[in-house]
Amino acid sequence: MSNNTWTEIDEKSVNVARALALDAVESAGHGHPGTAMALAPVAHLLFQKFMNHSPANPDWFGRDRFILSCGHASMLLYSQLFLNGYGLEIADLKNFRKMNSLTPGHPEYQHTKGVEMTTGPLGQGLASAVGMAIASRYWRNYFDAKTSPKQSIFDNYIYVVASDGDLQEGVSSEASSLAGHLGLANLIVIYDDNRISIDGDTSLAFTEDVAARYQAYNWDVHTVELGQDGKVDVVSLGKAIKLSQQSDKPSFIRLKTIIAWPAPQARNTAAAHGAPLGESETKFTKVALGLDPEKHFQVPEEVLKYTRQSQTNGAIKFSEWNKKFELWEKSNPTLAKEFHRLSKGELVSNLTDSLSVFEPGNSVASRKSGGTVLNELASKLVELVGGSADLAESNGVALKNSLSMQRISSQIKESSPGGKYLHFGIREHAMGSIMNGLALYGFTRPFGATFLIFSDYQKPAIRLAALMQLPVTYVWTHDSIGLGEDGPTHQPVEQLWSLRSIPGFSVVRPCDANEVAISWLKIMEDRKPAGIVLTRQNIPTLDRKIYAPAINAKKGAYVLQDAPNSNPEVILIATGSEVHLALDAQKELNAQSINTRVVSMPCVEWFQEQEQSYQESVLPKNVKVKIAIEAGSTFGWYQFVGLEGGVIGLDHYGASGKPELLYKEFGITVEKIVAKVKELKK
Ligand SMILES: Cc1ncc(C[n+]2csc(CCOP(=O)(O)OP(=O)(O)O)c2C)c(N)n1
Ligand SMILES: [Mg+2]
Repeated sequence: MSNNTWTEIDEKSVNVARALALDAVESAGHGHPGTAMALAPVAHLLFQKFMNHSPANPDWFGRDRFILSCGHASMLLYSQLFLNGYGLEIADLKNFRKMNSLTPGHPEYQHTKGVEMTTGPLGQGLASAVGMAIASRYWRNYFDAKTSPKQSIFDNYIYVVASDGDLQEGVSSEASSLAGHLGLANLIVIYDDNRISIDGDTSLAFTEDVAARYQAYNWDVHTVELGQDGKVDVVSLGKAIKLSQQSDKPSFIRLKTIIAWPAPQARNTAAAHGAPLGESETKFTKVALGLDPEKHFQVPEEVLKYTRQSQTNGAIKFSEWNKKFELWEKSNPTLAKEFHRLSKGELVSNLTDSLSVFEPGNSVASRKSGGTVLNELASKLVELVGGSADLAESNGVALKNSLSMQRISSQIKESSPGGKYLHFGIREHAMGSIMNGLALYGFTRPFGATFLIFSDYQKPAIRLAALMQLPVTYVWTHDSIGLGEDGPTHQPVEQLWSLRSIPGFSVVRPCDANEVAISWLKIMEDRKPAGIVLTRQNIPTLDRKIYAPAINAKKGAYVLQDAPNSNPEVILIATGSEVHLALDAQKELNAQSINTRVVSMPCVEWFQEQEQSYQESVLPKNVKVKIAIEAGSTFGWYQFVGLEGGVIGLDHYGASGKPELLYKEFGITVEKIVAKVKELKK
């Protein structure tokens, strides 16, 4: 055991935590008691004896992180947040799962102090913890590269509790494989091997040797067998954690447990996973725990006094860390300045000045101009860290002056454990979850790139990023049938509107290189989840002496070129590559004396954030002939064009062929736009 031994008061505290889980679920009438009860000793061991944490300073940069990947066992975490004094009180536990309580069904980030991440979708917590471990190593190398391993104030551990479900989900395999490759020595996963999930015994669907799998991933693997009478063997677990802390690899502790231990009937049953145990079983369990069977939410004073010592202990650790931090600041004034800038969430000053202004006349794929801008930003912003799922050059995100993040002993050229470029491998889903972890850790502004079509592989992570409002940026290239010969498996159709339907997530599809630069700038300024959608094919750089300035892209939509008399009878709304078709159609329509305005709408969400009066000025209600043009599903555009308007898009799959031929074949052409205008004007 760490600097302590396990005594009677630890045992008592654990029994109290078990009973709190039992009572909270019982009083709510629903919830997940079994695992919260069974793992109470694990959580106690971590919070009381292993983790560097300070309940009064839940945002302390140097703290260890605890991720409950199996979020359904939320009472496991809430009971610790109460017992350690993070601000939760008994009244909060009594309100478990009630509306507006601090103890919702699954842990929610930035809702309850001490919750490091929103968990509930199985697999995500473990996968994001890999991102946290990467971030920890990145910052440790940036701020304090010279200090020996495990000796820096920036060294810490990421602890994860994961269940069978977490390990069955593919995303945890993707992320764990990468963690093993990178040798993330600061990552310690405790796997609750209780052999129970909702449908029953895991032998129904999960029979591989999980420990062997993690060994093959190049992790250190420990197994902790059941203790006496079916209890968690805390002494062996403590030893395994100590060994894990010393390892130079990520560690996987397979911990055998019995769900709902020590409930006499409910233990080791699938029923104990997700339903209250019932009155009589609850009473028998309390007797087994040495508690009064008639009392609810019992917390003996000696227990609370004991567990809340972590407040004082944490405060001491925090202030000792700060003393060391001050010494570090003195010897590293430049880095310290960066530290303070990052902790305030500020960008470097004059960022705009370092961005290219692209000359008109050239035709350049937006993935290429995107790459130029990303490199300019990344050279100024140490926090901009990321990579691609094996498509670095294709996505345009290769960072020219950055090293690849690799394990300490890597022989790969131009690599470093503190490298800024992440070779995610072909692991799009884990890339999303890892980006969440990188952002959750603090300071980091992650980006991750792949083809837009494969955003489908990332949806669960995108949704969590949006739910937690994390500042992650997806770079999605090859954004339409315009990618050509790779054909319908690679041509996005429904992806744009599918992504736009995620609340709190911005989809940005710029129409030329200068809109790309402005879009990246706004994404960095906003610090919110976003995806930037870029072409494979070349698109012209617009002459901004003729057209409205690209800075207007920040408003989501703007009048790119108004009708000659500024009194349009037709408005063409377009995004990305289709803006150029709209401009060509406008020329033709104006030549036929049909007064036409073109609106570039790089981001629907940013436009919807604008004042009503601005929205009305761009898309006046009295102009009835509005046509949206985008090489994707028409779904969603009618909110802007109305029932009297039209949409030129694609409501079926694409095909393999030259982009020009595909646009023609599917009717996304100037002729069709002009014909549609005439049809609607009748
Ligand atoms: C991605 C995802 N799929 C399904 C669920 C619903 N669900 C919640 S817990 C669970 C499985 C429970 O088994 P296990 O993970 O072993 O947890 P234990 O019962 O041992 O606590 C399932 C299917 C979920 N939360 N997330
Ligand atoms: Mg299980």
